[in-house]
Amino acid sequence: MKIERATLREIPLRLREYFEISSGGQQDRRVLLLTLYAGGLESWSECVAMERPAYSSETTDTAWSVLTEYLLPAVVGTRPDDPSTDLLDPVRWVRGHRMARAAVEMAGWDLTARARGVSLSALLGGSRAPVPVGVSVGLQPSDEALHEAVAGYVADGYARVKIKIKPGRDVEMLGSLRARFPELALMADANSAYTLDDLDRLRALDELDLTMIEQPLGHDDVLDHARLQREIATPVCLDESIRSDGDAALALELGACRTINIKPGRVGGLAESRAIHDRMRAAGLPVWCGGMLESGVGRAYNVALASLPGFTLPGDISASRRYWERDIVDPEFEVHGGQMAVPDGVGIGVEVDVERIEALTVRRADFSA
Ligand code: OSB
Ligand code: MG
Repeated sequence: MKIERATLREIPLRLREYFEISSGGQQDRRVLLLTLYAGGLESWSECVAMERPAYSSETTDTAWSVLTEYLLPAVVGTRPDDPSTDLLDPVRWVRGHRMARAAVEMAGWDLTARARGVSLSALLGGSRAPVPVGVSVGLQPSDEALHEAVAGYVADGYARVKIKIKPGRDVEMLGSLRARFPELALMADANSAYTLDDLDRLRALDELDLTMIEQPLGHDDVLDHARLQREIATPVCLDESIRSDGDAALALELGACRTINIKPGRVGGLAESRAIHDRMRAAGLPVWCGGMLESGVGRAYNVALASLPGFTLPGDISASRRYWERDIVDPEFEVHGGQMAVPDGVGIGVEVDVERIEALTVRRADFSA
């Protein structure tokens, strides 16, 4: 299949709610959308890099640069036998920049799925549908605001609620939330806001019956997380620290976590995501699909990935309307009874609103063979 053309676009999307994590907050998302054209097929994917290098070292602008200077010029004009596995072959020499690479790799999966007339979920080997989903709640200005936000998501039926924490907005805040919602499947995500010097605080969190604590320590640490996991009963979940299947192997070997939040962008695509899933499944440990405040395009890939059998824990794959006034795909993603349907149409299985995307585009680069 010849990759004839590619278009990269940036569109701004405003979040319905300001979203704050331990490293800062944001109201607006700069969404990068990639379109590949091959053999009469058209595939859309999303690059999930954030605006600032706070979650990872990549940003919207570094991804734009790597995609337009290196990845897309090298890939357009090639004839991969199977885009889902071969598309990135010409740029295997590129190190890092996993979110940029993942955008191309994921479009390759959609191309192969379309060429075979199957859904992305089926191509990946998905077997679960619908999939259980939760919601990630940002830091709130007060405990009252947090309780109100959580009550709303509980009413929406989410299967678990994740709360962003940081030093000073942790033990007392979650304690009062736990008292208000004694049965709720509750977890915390620190985005690396603590060190082992905070062990007393982390031990206090251990008393709150959390389903897990996500990435409490250094963004690139594995060893201290292993030390922490030996000290607390609550499962540690790694997010930022797992950038590859090799990182997952190391974390398992050291006992640094009991589950992993898999984000295809963070690990360079769907093949690496599936490898981590397979490794964890073989070890008898559950995984779940994380989120990066994606538009419906990125969400479609996440929900397909989450249909793999080892994704037994609810993902950060929330309804379109949790993020956006209006999404850029049709139909929008919805949550019913804590679950989300897995599209069974060909490829990602949702229609991209090209007209609206054209109207929103603030930056565009085109590549042709
Ligand atoms: O740490 O999981 C995270 C959003 C942006 C960057 C990092 C994270 C998150 C979330 C939100 O928790 C997940 C989502 O709803 O997309
Ligand atoms: Mg996280």
